[in-house]
Amino acid sequence: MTDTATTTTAGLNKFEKLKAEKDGLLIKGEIEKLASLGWEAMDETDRDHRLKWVGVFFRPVTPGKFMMRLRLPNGILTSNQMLVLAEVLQRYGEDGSADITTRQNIQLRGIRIEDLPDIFQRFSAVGLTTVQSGMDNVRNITGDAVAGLDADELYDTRELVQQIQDMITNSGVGNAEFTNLPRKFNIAIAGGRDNSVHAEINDLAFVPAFKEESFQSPIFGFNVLVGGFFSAKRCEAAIPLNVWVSPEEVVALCRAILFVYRDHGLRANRQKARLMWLIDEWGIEKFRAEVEKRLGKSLLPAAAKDEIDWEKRDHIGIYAQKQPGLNYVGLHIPVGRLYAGDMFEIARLAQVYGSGEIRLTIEQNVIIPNIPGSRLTTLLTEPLLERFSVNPGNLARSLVSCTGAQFCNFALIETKNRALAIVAALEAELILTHPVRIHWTGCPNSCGQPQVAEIGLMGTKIRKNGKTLEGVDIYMGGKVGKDAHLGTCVTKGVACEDLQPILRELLIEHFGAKLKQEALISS
Ligand code: SRM
Ligand code: SF4
Repeated sequence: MTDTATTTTAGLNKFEKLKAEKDGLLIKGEIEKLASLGWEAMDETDRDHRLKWVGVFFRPVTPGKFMMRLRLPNGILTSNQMLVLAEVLQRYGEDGSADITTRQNIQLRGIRIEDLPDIFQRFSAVGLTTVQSGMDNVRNITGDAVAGLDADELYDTRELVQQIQDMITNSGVGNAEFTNLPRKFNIAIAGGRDNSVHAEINDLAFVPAFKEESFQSPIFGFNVLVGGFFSAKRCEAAIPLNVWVSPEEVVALCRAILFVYRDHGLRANRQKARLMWLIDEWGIEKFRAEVEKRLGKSLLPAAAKDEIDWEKRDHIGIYAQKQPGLNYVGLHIPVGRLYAGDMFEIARLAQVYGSGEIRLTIEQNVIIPNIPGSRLTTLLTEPLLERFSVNPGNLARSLVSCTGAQFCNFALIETKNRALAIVAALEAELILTHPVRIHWTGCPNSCGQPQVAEIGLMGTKIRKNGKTLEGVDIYMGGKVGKDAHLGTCVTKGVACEDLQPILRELLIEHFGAKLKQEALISS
């Protein structure tokens, strides 16, 4: 590092400094070298931070066994891509696992640094990229999970989501224009009437809206929302930018907003670096004006109303597609956890019964599209569907969980296994007539989105009888789909060991659940 660099980085926080000293994307050219050096010998900043620019995450909980985060625009991949992911995991035996994430994406675990050159080669051969998927980059871009399949959709989001990803990542190769944002940045495009992407929790979201001009038929486009985010310090729903754009203008608008955020976003304090903090400081009018300046043209005001007027669907089960004779089948993947064997099987099912396409949902489940009606009965007899059901219980069906203590060093509690165990116990004692959306998150960073849940559980530490125990703060009131709004904390500091009866009461009191025993007596 030169003296000049020392001077120019003086006073920057640790993360701004490491980015100023060496752009994270440069790590891409050093993979061979790092692979032969090994994880213990390499520079710590490269290992703990810069590798995230190529989607490789050092895990202090499992040192030497890295996590790899893909980018799967709109949550879509081919069975060939799934096979490559499964093959990569297979070599790690019990250490190898994968998670479907809350951004329609996949993370692989157990990865050894010495294998990275080979893994990247395999990924590139099938068109997979991990670039810019962590740290101060734009995250996986979410789109409608049933885009192009849903007879009622307003817009097929697939191509647009891919175009935005290509613009941001230079078609998956990496794009230095966007590798030093003030913080992470989330983008989503809704194409249906049910806001399947949770537009309101993204830094930038596009929701379907028709522009009514006098004497013309309404034109399709999107109203734009900005500034939604969750963090340990603050959670906000996105607010209207008062802009309507046609689909053709979306990529350019994303680009302009990202430039404004990159060049003016607050960087001094990482707790205050997400887009909303800049909007707070400037006011939405000034932010909008700066975006127009960057875009080089004025923007139309928002359409009077958007088209989000349905309750959110969960896509689990069998559904007819808009293509006559074809169906999509949503498989419930408990808390999104997969192993190599599961992934080989999912790829096989997609090939044998569908068109080879696989989709992921932000509820951490899988959709296999394009299955002819005549193949459905046989598909339902496949052994994999005993574990990945098309008809799970009403609590399991909507259960979402972040990674938690098994792999995440921010975690205050274990999440995934506990979430499954508690839901199984509750389903054993209760009758529920409709799904209840329960989300677990291991710490206030809120990766498991407890604020969008009907019952959200956020990990914390509590003191009970002189001991420190794993506990949760309970959130309620999260509403998704039409009239989406965030839930709030209703009870703080419940020990996980005391949680089941408390959830039982909440389900009885607020969600119409009945005790199986009582139902038996009264019948
Ligand atoms: Fe997250 C950091 C996992 C979605 C808010 N998140 C992390 C890290 C990288 C922390 C770390 O290095 O250990 C976690 C990796 C753990 C691991 O080994 O898996 C992690 N986040 C996840 C995933 C895997 C949760 C899941 O089980 O699905 C999700 C990956 C999405 C993806 O494919 O890219 C994930 N994270 C989210 C979401 C939900 C969303 O995007 O809809 C949020 C809240 C929304 C938001 O960001 O506004 C979220 N993650 C955070 C934050 C708080 C951000 C902030 O502004 O403060 C952190 C901490 C940070 O960035 O400093 C964080
Ligand atoms: Fe880790 Fe906390 Fe995110 Fe869960 S919410 S994955 S524990 S950072």
